[in-house]
Amino acid sequence: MDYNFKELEQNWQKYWADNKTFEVEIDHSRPKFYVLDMFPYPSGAGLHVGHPLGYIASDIYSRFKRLKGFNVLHPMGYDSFGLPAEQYAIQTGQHPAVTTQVNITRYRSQLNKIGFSYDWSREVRTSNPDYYKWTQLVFQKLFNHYFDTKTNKAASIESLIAKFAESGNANVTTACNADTPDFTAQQWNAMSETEQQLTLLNYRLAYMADTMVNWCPILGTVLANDEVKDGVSERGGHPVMQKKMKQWLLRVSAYAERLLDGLDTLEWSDSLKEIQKNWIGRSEGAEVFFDIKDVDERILVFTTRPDTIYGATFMVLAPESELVDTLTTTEYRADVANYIAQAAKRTERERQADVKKVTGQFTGAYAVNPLTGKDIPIYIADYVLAGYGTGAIMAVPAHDSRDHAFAKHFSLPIIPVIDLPDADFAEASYDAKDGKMINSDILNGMDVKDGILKIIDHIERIGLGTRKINFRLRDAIFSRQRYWGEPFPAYFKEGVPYMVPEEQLPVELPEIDEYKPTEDGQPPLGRAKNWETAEGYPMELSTMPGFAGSSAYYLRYMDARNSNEMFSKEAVAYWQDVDLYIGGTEHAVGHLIYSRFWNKFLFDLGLSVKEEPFKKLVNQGMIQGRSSFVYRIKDTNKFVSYNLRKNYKVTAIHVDVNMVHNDILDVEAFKNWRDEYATAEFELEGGKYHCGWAVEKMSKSMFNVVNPDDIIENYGADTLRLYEMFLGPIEQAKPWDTNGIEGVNRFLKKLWRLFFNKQGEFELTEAEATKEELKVLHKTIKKVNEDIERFSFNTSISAFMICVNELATLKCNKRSVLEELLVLVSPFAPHIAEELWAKAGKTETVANANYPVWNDSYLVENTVKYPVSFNGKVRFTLEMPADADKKTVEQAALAHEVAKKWLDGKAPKKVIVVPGRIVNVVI
Ligand code: ANZ
Repeated sequence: MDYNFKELEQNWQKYWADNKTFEVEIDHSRPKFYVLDMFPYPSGAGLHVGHPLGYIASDIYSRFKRLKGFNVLHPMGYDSFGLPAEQYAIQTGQHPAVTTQVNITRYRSQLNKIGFSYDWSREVRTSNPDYYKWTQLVFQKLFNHYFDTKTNKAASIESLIAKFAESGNANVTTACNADTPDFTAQQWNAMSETEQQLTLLNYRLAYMADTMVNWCPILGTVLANDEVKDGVSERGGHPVMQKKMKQWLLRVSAYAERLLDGLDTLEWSDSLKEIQKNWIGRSEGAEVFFDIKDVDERILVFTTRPDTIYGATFMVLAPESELVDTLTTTEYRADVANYIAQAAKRTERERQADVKKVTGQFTGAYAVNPLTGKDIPIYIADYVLAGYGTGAIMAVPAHDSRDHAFAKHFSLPIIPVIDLPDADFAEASYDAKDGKMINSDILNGMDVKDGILKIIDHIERIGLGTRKINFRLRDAIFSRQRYWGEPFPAYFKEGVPYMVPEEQLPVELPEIDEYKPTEDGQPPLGRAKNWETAEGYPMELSTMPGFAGSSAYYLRYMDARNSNEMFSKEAVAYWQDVDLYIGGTEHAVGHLIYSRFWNKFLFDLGLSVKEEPFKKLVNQGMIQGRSSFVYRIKDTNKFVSYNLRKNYKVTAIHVDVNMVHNDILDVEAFKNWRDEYATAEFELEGGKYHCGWAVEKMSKSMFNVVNPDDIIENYGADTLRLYEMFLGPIEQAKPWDTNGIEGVNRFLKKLWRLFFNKQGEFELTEAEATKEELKVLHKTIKKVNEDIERFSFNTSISAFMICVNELATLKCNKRSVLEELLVLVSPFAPHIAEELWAKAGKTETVANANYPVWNDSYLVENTVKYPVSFNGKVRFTLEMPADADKKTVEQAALAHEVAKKWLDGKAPKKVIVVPGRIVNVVI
């Protein structure tokens, strides 16, 4: 009987769906295990073979854990709000919900064909009102909470209001906006409602504020920093500029310390943790005031090197700093305005990245260095960012490279002295060799880092400044001027935002006639009719960004069909958190920072039960495309085969990889591909056209996209699954190369044949397994088990190949061996495993079997094969018990048939036996 993958795979996929094999419920008799994939954005192009790589790995792990007795939650859904559907809608007038549905249907059918063990009853779609209701609810909760820096957690805004009413804001410990004014209880109580509400925005975890944003006029929307690359939008490549706008923000910065500390508890790769650490960017230093000459203002700077104040020879303000206007002298006004306009064109990233080009503008004003008493000029320059620290720096060209370049450019003094107004510190300096502090009794021998902390203490004591810890992590801008996103459940009264009552959630996305901004620059929702509350208050016109819906989807999966609450207490108490999360590195900062923040907030509210949502995280590497090329002779329609191309002037042209097999072009298919090639001529090699190839990003434009559907059509889903894993270590980037797929397919056929006799009938024997057979089986159990735990799936597949070859050589068809092998194989190639399992007479799915346990005693090598040489030449091998002594080995070797021939009746001169290794006979 042949291995008819097409029929059997479809049958088993139907069986799993009909029998709800992978639907799971809370089951306190079994430990839970939660395996999560980063859910896809269903794009119009469908899945290519790169997408399922992580899904296959997580599916193997899920099935493996299930066989090991865990109750495995393995859900899937769609991140279905987003820009591409909206842009398509703008171009075609088609409602994004319609295209999204079409794309989801396609994705679902593609995913189904791969045989994943998803619990589809828990599917979520972020664009469904019954899902985004909960996104809106969490947003409202963020609005209704502030962050208490003393308890280090969120607390209700009512409790803060009560404090304000009783004693103003002098003694509150909160994360709040930098420019929050002080007020007394009396002042608070005298405020109008609108004034109170405006004041509270300084504290809320979801708040509105004027911020500098990356504005993309062509897309008509604000973009997040990670959506801007090299000054243009990542999608579409449109120019992006800096603009001040009133936006919703999430106070992610309040959680900076906890986001940093939490990393220590996670099983994530060091590189991923490092990326997050840098993004959070903790730095310890001091804030120091500098007086301004002839102006009654002071400049506050943040510095990590307060020990270098003496060497501060100029100051730099961010061009956006509010002080600039106050300070700039008449003489420099025009130049300063000019510089500010230039700086507005550059994104923050560019400003930070461009270290070579020095630009800046003198304001005409001077500050006073508090230690030297000297006047130092105040500049503006865009290397100082408005949103970091205080937006102003003291520049110390002797110790900072950017300041140094600036000082050189503008011919400013460079003073390399560290001096502080105290005898103990006066001469303090560093030894350049070992970085230790010298010349100060207090600091001598300290590391520079500790020395600086000591100096900060001193600076605080003498009233020069205060200790300050800064984080690079910013509050997340949460408004997008787009249509296809979650509407904000918020409206405005006298310009102040209020929340729609909770019982009115979800606030559904209204219908509009066109999906672009209005003529007067309002977001698309400005077109919606009656987009206001029952009382006639206008609703918010922006929608939420992509990361809103993905911030808590893992929690919703725990209880996805619950219509009364986001998830029940019971569900979260059981499923807790994600044990294994697999996805791409492109989410290293955005999604993985926001969802950790979101989860920590819900943890503070007692809703989620684990402070960190994703215990272990594995990043799958990218699958690159393997592009194929044909070579056209310049100015002709003639194509030369790869090895002949050097003889001509040729242009390499990408050719669709689906017309190329083992680098040989299907010439007819090529001619039919495009009209211009219909009359193409070819110069062949050995009757064939050989293509060139290169590894590139998998993309439509390079014609190197491989659709998993095609692989499944030709080889089956089990081959696809095995092959994707066989390409190499899961975390590495690797090219898709179909050339090796046949080998994997042959392995499955070989596995299949183990179960059939010469007449092609299914046959397993009940005979007891031999020691050799057991050894082959148990070494495979051990290896595969250990490999899966290490996420080393490619090596497991090699182990399977060796195992099947060895069993075939042994002609093993023992039930006891082959059934265990099927269980082992089933996480990788579940369809073939199910089919053979059923043929072996099992009535339960193999997914419910028990994972085999290896027995070490079968693995001990109890015989040794000795190569036996005569005068250094190996003549035969001799198998001996592992514990045979030298004498026994020698006697057996000399008594062997072949030995007799070489000895030819003579006694050997000498016999050397190296126990366990070799025998050498000298004659
Ligand atoms: C004087 C100094 C001397 C500094 C020296 C550094 C080295 P991190 O570690 O990233 O926190 N800085 C402060 N605010 C800034 C802003 N808004 N834009 C650009 N640069 C800013 O770096 C903190 C240091 O970066 C601060 O310490 C300040 O320069 C600069 F030898 O002050 B330093």
